[in-house]
Amino acid sequence: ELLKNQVPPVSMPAYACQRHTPLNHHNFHLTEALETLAEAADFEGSQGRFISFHRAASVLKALPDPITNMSQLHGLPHIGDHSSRIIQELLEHGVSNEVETIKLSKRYQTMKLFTQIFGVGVKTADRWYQEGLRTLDDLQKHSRKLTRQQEAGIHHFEDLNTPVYRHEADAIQQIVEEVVQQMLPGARVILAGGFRRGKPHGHDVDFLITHPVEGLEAGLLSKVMGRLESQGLVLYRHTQSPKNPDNTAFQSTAMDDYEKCFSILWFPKSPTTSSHLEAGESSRDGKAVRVDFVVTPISQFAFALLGWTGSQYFERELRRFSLNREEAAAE
Ligand code: DCP
Ligand code: MG
Repeated sequence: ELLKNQVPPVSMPAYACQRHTPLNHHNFHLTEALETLAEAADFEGSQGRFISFHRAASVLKALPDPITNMSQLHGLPHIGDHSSRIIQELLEHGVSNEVETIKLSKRYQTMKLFTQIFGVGVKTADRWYQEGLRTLDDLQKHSRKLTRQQEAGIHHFEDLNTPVYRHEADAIQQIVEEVVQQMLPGARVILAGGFRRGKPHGHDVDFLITHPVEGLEAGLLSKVMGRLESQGLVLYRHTQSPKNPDNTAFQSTAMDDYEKCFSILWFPKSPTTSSHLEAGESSRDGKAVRVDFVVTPISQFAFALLGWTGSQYFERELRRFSLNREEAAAE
């Protein structure tokens, strides 16, 4: 009888791709803590814990109301014991000891710093940590160990760790669109990634490029990058060409095989001066911004758009959902 007086349990589908997950949700305080634990697990190479904390956070993001009482967790999927404990701690004390201890630890702070460098993943960061390196200064003293990408990442570290705002992404899109139109009239430039999900800022800008006539997009990317470079706007670029289409190795992984370019562009704050700026050399009337370009034939565009809109967790869930459906259908 008591139970009947409580709020009815929220029905929650098991996969993130089956639910509405608004950008602004009601449990930010809780999800932030769980995502810190996910990140810390990732730093320790614990993929299982990484995904468990992410799952729990994702469920809380989809709730219609703030969690104020542990009974509200009843019947929700993917809230494990550890996540429950953290939530309880946060409800009772406002902070979680475990989370605060991690955030203050040298290990977490150093791994966070290193993985924030463009071109540095968890494995590299961990190796540097094990070698006793702790700061960007330490890294530069050991610069023989750095790739060209990491060198660029450290060189532009401050700019690249300043959020890119939507109006800046829009202004960069205009610069890119102008060049793309010159190189291939009728081609389209679409802003994807976090901005397409409505985020007000992000860590980079993701562009998809295609043309309504299949095949015309071939060779476009190198022309566009060459033109941007001649304008002094390219601080770093790394182009990835599609592999042999008969190569099925990548099909079983989460990687796509589109032609792409990972770049750092110089974004001038006063657009009129862009053509006579020396790359990277200008005074502070601009900033370095990470920009990714992905070019696809129109027949592949829908899939590229789905894959590059994200979030990363949504894409992961979509793959898991599809695979499980396939298996269920085969049984
Ligand atoms: N993506 C993915 N798997 C990866 C990397 C990316 O599925 N390992 C997809 C989903 C991402 C999108 O590409 O949402 C863009 O990648 P970003 O890393 O730029 O992610 P976001 O744009 O979502 O975040 P941010 O706003 O920080 O740039
Ligand atoms: Mg992005």
